[in-house]
Amino acid sequence: MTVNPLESVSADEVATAVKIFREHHPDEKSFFSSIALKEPNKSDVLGSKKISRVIELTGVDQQADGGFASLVDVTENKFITTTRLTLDAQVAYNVADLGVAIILTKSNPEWLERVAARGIDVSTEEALALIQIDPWPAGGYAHESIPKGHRALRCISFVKKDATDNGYARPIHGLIAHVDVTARTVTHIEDSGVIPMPTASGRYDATSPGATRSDLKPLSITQPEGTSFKVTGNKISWQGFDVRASVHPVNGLVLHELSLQDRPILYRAALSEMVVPYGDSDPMHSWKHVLDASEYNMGTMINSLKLGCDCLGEIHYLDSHQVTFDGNARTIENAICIHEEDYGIQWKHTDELSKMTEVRRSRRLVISSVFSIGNYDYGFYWYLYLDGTIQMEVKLTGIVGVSAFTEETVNPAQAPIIGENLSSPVHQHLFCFRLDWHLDGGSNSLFENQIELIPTSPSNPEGTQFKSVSRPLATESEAIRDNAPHVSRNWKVVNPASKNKWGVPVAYKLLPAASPTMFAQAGSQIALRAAFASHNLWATPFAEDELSAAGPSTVMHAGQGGLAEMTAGNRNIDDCDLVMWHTVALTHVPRPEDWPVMPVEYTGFHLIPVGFFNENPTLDLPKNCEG
Ligand SMILES: [Cu+2]
Repeated sequence: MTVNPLESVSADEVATAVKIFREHHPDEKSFFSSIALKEPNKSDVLGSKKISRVIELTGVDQQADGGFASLVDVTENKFITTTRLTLDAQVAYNVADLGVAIILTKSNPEWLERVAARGIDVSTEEALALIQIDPWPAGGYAHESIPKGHRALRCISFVKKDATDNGYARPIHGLIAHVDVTARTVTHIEDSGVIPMPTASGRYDATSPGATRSDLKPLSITQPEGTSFKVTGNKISWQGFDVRASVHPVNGLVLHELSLQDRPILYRAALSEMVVPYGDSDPMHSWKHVLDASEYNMGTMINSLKLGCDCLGEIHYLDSHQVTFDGNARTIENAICIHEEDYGIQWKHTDELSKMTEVRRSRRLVISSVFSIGNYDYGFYWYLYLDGTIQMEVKLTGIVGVSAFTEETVNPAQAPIIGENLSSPVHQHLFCFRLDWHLDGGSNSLFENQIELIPTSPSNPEGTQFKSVSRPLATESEAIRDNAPHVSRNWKVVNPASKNKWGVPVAYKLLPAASPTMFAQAGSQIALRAAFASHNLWATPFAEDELSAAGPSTVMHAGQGGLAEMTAGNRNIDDCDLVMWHTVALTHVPRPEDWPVMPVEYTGFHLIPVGFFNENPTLDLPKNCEG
């Protein structure tokens, strides 16, 4: 049976890949970080060539380098190659790395002493089990006691009252264990001083707030005739749209070959990288800037979604098949949720003279996944609309980072108070999406559109006139741009060779949200390692190996391989196979309402057809009501 080159990795393929890998690495103890389809060359996918299914396995073993990335051909049942990573750009942390850091911290005498000095019971196994350790990447800020190139983690900790408690309510403030994962040792205990632990409960499970509301009547979504979409393998078809959805260890939810009415729009669209830099001066937080996608392999932290909870209505789910750190196949059921949502009105007009009203309802197809990374939870929602609009919405929820404080240490400008003796540091979430365009199947060009004011003159006596101007961004350096909502700035991808009925090249515009850029200043470790986040827009000509906004391997790296380096040659991007990189972001100044669990906060962007159609493409929508 022929499997589509972009079909998701199956459970059988996971097992076969590990088996072939082990035949070539028989003596080594390998801990896997990830498994992924090695996506075939774009030209091969778009051509008609027969393509083998190649799987990439990454991980660490006994060798003193940055880990391995091995390719195996599961179609031909053969091993291809193993690439060794360097110490300055290592493979993502895996469950074994995190487990080692936790065990080492909990058995370190100095750490135990410091915890006990805070009045916390460490005398029994049961008491120790209630201490929650969160290992954080130390990339860029590894402690001086850890030799350069060693895998480093910083362990911060919390105390729970029982196994299901919200540990984040009681941070063991001031204490960090610096762990050298490579040497399997705690190299330094950092103690910036004892701060009394908050005592209030941070529970948010259904029984904790007391009585729940009883006046919310059932709201049922039913589609008695079934859904309007069709799913075959990982290919989804709906209202003229065709698209493939899969899960990637770094990129999370990935869309491939998105087309509308058989007209290609995007070859691939997904998160490339994200970073969460903290702005607080407190030594518990000042160094934090985790690259969740590539340092933790965000895609491995995907949720199994539940009907009625995560998604409502007639749902089709796709599973994700992954690998455990010790090489077993692991299936996350219901990893991608696909469903339709009513979305209010698509268009309407009431003609006052004829008293005629025409209105049509809008709906959207939702393709979504949720990832839980430590205290935070991120939902990625792709929406396809009847009028050709494509939207990415990121939903941020979960539990904010916390500090305990005293009257002497309170610092609301950098860590607002959110609860009893509890504050939460200011920080940002910056998400860089890589959009690999294939608009109308040819090469594409990029333009920046914004509004320009027309100077006062006899033909513009009041100075009220303005115009829309469009200028080409023809090189990589010209395409490094920032949002400017005050002039309605947006960016347009055009296929110069494909003209609409009005003689104008077809286009889609990227409409950004009012996102900030990263605040960490140039020259800082954070700005070096996450340079992509310093600007809202970058663009590059397509290259097979350029998938990673911060570089392909970021554990212990210093920023090499990211967008700043990628675009240093200032390549031409005019009329080419265009890739756009767009960073959307939120600055999070935590509120009391964000505690003990944060109501969803949203960010994202829209891709909107501009002359892709010759007229409103939804005129043919049926009427849903009389009159
Ligand atoms: Cu936040």
